[in-house]
Amino acid sequence: MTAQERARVAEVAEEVQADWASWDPLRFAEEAAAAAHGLPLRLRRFLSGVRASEADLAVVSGLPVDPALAPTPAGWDLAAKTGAGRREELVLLLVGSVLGEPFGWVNQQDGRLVHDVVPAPGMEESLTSASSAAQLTLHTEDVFHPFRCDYVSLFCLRNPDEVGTTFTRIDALDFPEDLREVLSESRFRFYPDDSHTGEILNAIDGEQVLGNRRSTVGPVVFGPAEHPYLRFDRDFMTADRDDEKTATAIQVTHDLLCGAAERIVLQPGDAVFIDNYRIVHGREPFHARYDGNDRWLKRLNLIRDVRRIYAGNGARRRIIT
Ligand SMILES: O=C(O)CCC(=O)C(=O)O
Ligand SMILES: [Fe+2]
Repeated sequence: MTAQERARVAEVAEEVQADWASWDPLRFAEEAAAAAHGLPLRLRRFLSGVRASEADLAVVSGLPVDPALAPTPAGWDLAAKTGAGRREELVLLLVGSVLGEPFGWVNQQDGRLVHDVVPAPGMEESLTSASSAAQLTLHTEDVFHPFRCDYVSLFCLRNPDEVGTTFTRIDALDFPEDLREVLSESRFRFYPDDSHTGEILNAIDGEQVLGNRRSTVGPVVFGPAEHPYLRFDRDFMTADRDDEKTATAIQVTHDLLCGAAERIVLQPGDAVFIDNYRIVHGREPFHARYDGNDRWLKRLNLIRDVRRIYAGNGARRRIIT
């Protein structure tokens, strides 16, 4: 963004804010795409191009971040309670709505539409975005679910230690033919990750419950041969018992993904849009201090066709229940 474009984005956000006596992101999501027409043309054109070409990763730099931004909350629940970073939430909804429809999960961050990615005390080693000391291994967001996002978007508000977001593009991988064949078969079992807590989501097509764990089965690589899609999360997928071929494919693929990983260090004002069908992403470990200056991102899931969610919910509601 040029300074002028940044000022324009801030202006649109302020206009929206002025219209809302009490901020309701779920209701605003219904209007965000219309309000986004006020954003700079160059930005809208860029994002529309990303959508049309299915570019695997896009970064918009220099979006407005309030100079009087609140201290980083020590956990998403505190961010929710205090409404910290509300204008930035709005900016992400505005900009993201050019790429897709915002949605959330009833059992993730209490059903919030926009998530806070901040380290939380006691969660340092967890396998969720609240971790810090443990690295977040390369993953597809919400790998188990057929309505997982087309784009996971992350808007950086603070990143003082220059912690990297890691990612591997499927285009960077050269699978041996026999591995690609196995990966294309519907033989991998995917599970909800640890960020899905509390209330159980509605059953989804093709779901199986083994013991008390829900799972879906599918391929890792699928879609157009010349522009393939993937889903992968070593921590939340398994081979069925005695299926050595699948277990080996998971391990080998994980190693290939790690070997081809790149990193991007998000700066305040950067928003990254990660194509969740073309890239797996993760995060480097870091040291959380809980001093108000920790790393802080806003996260928003975007789907191209929100009607899939409405149909699944049996209600015109963009929080998956
Ligand atoms: O913190 C990051 O850079 C990425 C975290 C992540 O994987 C997520 O929030 O989905
Ligand atoms: Fe993620």
